[in-house]
Amino acid sequence: MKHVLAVLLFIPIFLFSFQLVSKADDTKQVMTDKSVYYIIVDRFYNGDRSNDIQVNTQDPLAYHGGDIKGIIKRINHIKKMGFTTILLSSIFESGDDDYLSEDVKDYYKINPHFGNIDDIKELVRVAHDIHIQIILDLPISQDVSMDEIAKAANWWIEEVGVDGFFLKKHLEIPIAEYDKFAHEVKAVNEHVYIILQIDDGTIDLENSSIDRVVNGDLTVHMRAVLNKPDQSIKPLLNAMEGKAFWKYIDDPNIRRFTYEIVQQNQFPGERWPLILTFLYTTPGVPAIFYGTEIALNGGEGAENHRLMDFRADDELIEFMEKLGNIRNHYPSLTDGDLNLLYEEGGMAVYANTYKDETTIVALNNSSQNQTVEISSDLIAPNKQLFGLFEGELIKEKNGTYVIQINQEQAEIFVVQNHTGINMMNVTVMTMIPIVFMFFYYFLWKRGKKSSY
Ligand SMILES: [Ca+2]
Repeated sequence: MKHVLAVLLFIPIFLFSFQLVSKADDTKQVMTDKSVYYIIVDRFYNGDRSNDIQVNTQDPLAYHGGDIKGIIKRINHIKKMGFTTILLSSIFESGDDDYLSEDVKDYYKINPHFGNIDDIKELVRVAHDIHIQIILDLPISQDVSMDEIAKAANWWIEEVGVDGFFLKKHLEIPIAEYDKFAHEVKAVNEHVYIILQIDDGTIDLENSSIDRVVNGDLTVHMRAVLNKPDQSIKPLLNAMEGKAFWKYIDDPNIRRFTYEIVQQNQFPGERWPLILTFLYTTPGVPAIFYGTEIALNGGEGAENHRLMDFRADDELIEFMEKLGNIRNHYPSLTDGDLNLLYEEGGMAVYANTYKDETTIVALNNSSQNQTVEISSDLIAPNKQLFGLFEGELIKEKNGTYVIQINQEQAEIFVVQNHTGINMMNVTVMTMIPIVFMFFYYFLWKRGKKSSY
């Protein structure tokens, strides 16, 4: 009986590990299946009062008390939304009154407002335990060579175990210098991610050690199209070349998109789910700035960097949890090929296909409720579309799928066979390996007995 129990216990582990292996093989160390949560350390959560030196939350330019311990305490908030990666604003020791820590004085020390080296080691350990990676923003100070920066980066990888670095390209430093930096860092650990924001010029990523670029032009495009309804997303899709980029709608250097939505007399609570659905279901890695989940408002500079409010309304947070977990579950949303099926006056339907999985996104960026008929030739005949947000089921009728979406709403459908994923299917799929395991167990048992 003990043996039977052991086998039963072993089965789920076997099934689970099998799944993990196939997933890892598919992704091949690329970043397409990642999603990033970008934190300004001083403005996230105050988890340690003992480092509150000159903290004044009433002064927008002063330290507000956020620290690395605060991120550890609130890491479940980030995990629940499905993020795979945390990008930290600079944590290096800097000059006074510099809550962004961008004017770095010592690349081997932590700004004491944010904690100490043990805190960051603990954050990396806690994050890795729940499969979240930690990437550091690495500002380049004027008087430091890229060789020295690479040495410091390697120290952070070996000593602390961070997973990557985010750099912004300076106008006066040639791209080849950044490439050399990436090469030197990857010589120590090839799995480290190097992401570069380039606002001038381009880079041949195929022949570079840099993993991803940040597409800043796309941000400008997206903000212009998504701030109000009745605008086509087609130009945005055309601007998305390949998948090797991070895309963001908010970052520390521009005013909050919520601010622009309000300026257009639109409701942030209604716009954000649509905007986020677009970001999460189109090519590239979505990088979400902290505070987006509560539609944080603010103009440029310190106004943009307000303290995260964990007591705010959680309606958008719940939506992001749903959306983030859907994105993590369906490879077609992260690794698929996008095909625009319909677009008119802001109403868009597009398919993402990966291997034998297809998801259909209906994005109604128009001010009218919409009914769209998509020919089954464009999807597949004799299937059904299952809505992942609302649970709606659409069956093929007269060679079309009829999709109805209210104004400024979105839905992600997964294309299924008629039976769908019902309990019968699940039970049969689970039972087959179990029956086989028992079969082999008894064969082994019999074999053992007869050899005695
Ligand atoms: Ca603190």
